[in-house]
Amino acid sequence: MIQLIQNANKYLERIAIRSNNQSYTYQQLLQDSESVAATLLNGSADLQEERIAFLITPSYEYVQLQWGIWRAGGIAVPLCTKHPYKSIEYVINDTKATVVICSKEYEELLAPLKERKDIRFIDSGAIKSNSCKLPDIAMDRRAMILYTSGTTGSPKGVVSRHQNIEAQITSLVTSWEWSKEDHILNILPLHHVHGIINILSCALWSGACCTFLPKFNAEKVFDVLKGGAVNLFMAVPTIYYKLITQYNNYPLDKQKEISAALTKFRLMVSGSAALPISVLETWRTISGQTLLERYGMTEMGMAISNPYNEERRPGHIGKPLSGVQIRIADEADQVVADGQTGEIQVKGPNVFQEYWGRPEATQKTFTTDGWLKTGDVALLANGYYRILGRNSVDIIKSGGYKISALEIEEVLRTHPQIKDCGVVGIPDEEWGEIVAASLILKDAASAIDIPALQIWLRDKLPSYQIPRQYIFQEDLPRNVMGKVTKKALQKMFS
Ligand code: MLC
Ligand code: AMP
Repeated sequence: MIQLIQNANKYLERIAIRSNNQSYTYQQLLQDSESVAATLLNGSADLQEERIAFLITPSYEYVQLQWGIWRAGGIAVPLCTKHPYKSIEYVINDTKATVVICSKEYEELLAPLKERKDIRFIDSGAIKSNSCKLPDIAMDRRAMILYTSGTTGSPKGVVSRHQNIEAQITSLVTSWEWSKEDHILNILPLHHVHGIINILSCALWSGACCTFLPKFNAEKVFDVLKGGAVNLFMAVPTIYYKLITQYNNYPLDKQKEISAALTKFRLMVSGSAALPISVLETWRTISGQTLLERYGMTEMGMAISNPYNEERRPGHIGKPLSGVQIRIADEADQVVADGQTGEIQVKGPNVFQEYWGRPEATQKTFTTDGWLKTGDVALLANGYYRILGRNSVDIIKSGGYKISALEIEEVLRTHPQIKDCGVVGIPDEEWGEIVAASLILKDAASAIDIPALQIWLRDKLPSYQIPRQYIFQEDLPRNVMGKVTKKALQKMFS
């Protein structure tokens, strides 16, 4: 039984979602998701974990599809609206999705899939009111696959079971005191846990309301936030940075109006990347709100959070969430003493069990005694965890997106003028890190046209992965073993 969906029966008349200037009740959501489920089932009793991929801008339609897939017994595979066709096709092939659903907006992009005999293509706008007997879904069944980049190979599909999702939701609902009176604004993409779990699913679990803006826009966000209806906001640090920039551009009277509205919020949260103390402090001056910083990962939802009711310590990610076990371990996976630096390792019902179709990668991500190895380096200082970095320089976090340097290098090496390259993340106030590339050209005497290179990359990588800075070298910095030293390369950009 999927409790998240079952809960909706307690709140039938309440507004669940506001999107495109319309309001939708929990009752409507139950009816419409049943129509989706019946369409998908198409006479069969249970989708039995078939992968159903869908490409939809964050909206009511997205929620209706997600719930419909779950109710029919399928695995939801939300696709990224910013990805070029190649990346989308990769996810569809890797999951062996049998159904692809998309709205009119993305029909042209996905047109090549319509030709495929192994895929049933559904136009989301054409789903008609429908009903049928729905299967009973056990909590240990697989529910969702989200793609994440790693230090080796292509992106991996993180499989969450219904019980993982429920554990991720309930620990946040309890810790952050969600109630049906809450109303949150979502401006995040819905193919990552931040938007899907922390915002959308926590709201729906609680009988609260979630308003969607289809895409981030600082002015539109302020218009909604000062409207008085919304009382919760969650975003990545880059978004708070962009909001601060926008606020500073407003005349004094508008700034006052916004500040007065923001002080009434119940909670504002930051996560997915390190929150600079300067951003926390400036936002506090603007809004009167001390941002609650928390830490999570696609493979586990949220694990560590600053407290809702006690001190929120700047520069720290907080304490373990209820039901989640945390330890700091050395390279041999042995627990280190408090105050010592090591990797954050996590255990609990929130933690995933497998990468889709990649048993070896799954095995490597867990210690022999079952702890999830996050790759994040931290220490425990006076009861609060503090992140110091990551144990791989090949993982970049930009605008809250996790990016693999190796994947970008692979694409760059296919350019006819490029012999070799090295990609690194370099610190950036606004984006956390930006992607930077050193290029070794086949013909050192020739030049490469950077704007043309950027255009060439556009159908190969999503915009957030395209390098923003380039240098040209005769060879990459290497150690005595001939291995590229990425830390040295990072310094060459500053
Ligand atoms: C976009 N641009 C970038 C960039 N991304 N420039 C540098 N670095 C980047 N990473 C540029 C574009 O090329 C474009 O430039 C301009 O910015 C606007 O592009 P856009 O695509 O319209 O950007 P925007 O919508 O403003 O995106 C910014 C953002 C987005 C912060 C809203 O990055 C975002 O939604 N991030 C959140 C990702 C997220 O949900 N992560 C959670 C993962 S889960 P030009 O010159 O063309 O105008 C996780 C676990 C956890 O991490 O703990 O939560
Ligand atoms: P993702 O794989 O996209 O889910 O990203 C997870 C990663 O985001 C974590 O492993 C961390 O590196 C990073 N992250 C999430 N929250 C924080 C935070 N509050 N501070 C620093 N890094 C964070």
